[in-house]
Amino acid sequence: MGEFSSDSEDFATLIDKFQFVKVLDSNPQTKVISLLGTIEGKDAIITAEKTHFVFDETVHRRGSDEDSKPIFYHCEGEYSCVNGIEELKQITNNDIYYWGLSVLRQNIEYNPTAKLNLIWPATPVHVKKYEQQNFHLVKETPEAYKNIVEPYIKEMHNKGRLAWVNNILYGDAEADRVVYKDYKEDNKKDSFIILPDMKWDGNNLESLYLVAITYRNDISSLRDLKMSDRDWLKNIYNKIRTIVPACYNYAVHPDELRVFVHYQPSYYHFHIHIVNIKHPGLGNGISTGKAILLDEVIDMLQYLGPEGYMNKTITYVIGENHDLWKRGLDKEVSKELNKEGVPKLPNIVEGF
Ligand code: M7G
Repeated sequence: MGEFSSDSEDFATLIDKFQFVKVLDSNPQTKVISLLGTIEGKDAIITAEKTHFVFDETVHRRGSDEDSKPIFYHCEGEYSCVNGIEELKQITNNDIYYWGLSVLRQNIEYNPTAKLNLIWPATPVHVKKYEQQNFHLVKETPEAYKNIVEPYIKEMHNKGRLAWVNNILYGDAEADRVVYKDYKEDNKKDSFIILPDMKWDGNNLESLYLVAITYRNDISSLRDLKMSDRDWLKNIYNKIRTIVPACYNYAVHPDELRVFVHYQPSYYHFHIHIVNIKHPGLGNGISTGKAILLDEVIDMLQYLGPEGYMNKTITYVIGENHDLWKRGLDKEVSKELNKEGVPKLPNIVEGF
C-alpha cells in the first residue's frame, strides 16, 4: 500500500485491514464501485468513486490581433489541459478521428484518483443499500405510511442510526468542515447547519455537494411537513441560496444549486441536499422518484391542507433490498396496480 498523510492514519489502517469478500455494485456511468469485505471480522463497505478532472483555467494568450503576431495560448496548470499526460497509447485512428489511452499525473492534494468511503462496521441495512438490486415504483398512500413506514422509522430511531447526525449537531464531528452554523439555544427550531456531504470530494466545485441539517427533531422526513412549516422551510431555503454562493466566492450562483430532499431518505432526521446543478453523476440520488425539489415542496405545502404531506399519496422508487419492500410495500404495488386496472404481469398481447 502507498503513502498516507498523518491525519488519515485511522482510515488508512482500516483500509489496510480490509479483507475483500465481493463486489456489491459497480456503475460505469458514475464510475463508482462498492466492495463488501470485512475488517476485524465485521462487515465493511468500501465505495470508490473516480474523481472528476480538476482544471486550472489560467491560460496565457501571447500576441495580439492588432500587431499581427501569431496568437498562441499557454496553459499554466501542471495537471490541466494536456500537461498532466504522463503516458499515451493510441488504440487506433480513422480518417480525422484518433483515440487512445492515457495515464494522467495524480496528486493526493490537488488531483487525487478516487474518493474512497468506508463504512465500518456496516449494518445489514448498509450492505443491502449498496448491493445491486431491482427497483420498483410504489405509490405510498397515507394509510400505507401509517401501517408500514412509520413503524419502520420508529425502529430506525431506536437503532441509533442517527449517531453521525447528532455528532455533527451536538458534538465536534466534522466541525472544521462546517460551512455555516446558525444555532440558537433558545430557538432550535430555526437552527441549522450546512456542511460538505460525505459524497463530495471537497475539491471540485463542479461536483459541489453539501447537506443542510436542521436541529428540529420532530421532522423525520418529507411526510412530517405541514402547512405551518412552509415559512420555516422558505426561510431555510433562502438562507441556503444566500450563504452557499457567498461561501464559495460566487463560483456557483443561487440558481445553479439543485436543492432537494429525498423520499425515502436513508436517515430519518430532516436534512436537505444542496448540489451543483452541473453534477449529474449521483446514481439515483437526483432522479425523479427519489429527489424532490425544495421549491416544489414549499409550493405544495400551500395546497395540501393543514396536515401537509401526511395526507398525500407519494410515488417514489424503492429497491427490493430496502426493508420496507418486504415489510409491505411489495403488496402495496400489486394493490395499487389492481385498483388502477393495470395488470401486474403482462397478458400475452397478439402481434406484440
Ligand atoms: P439521505 O437522503 O438520507 O440518504 O441523505 P442517501 O442520499 O444516502 O440515500 C443523507 C445524506 O447525508 C447523504 O447525501 C449522505 O451522503 C450524507 N451523509 C451520510 N453520512 C453518514 C454522513 C456523514 O457522516 N457526514 C456527512 N457530512 N454526510 C453524511
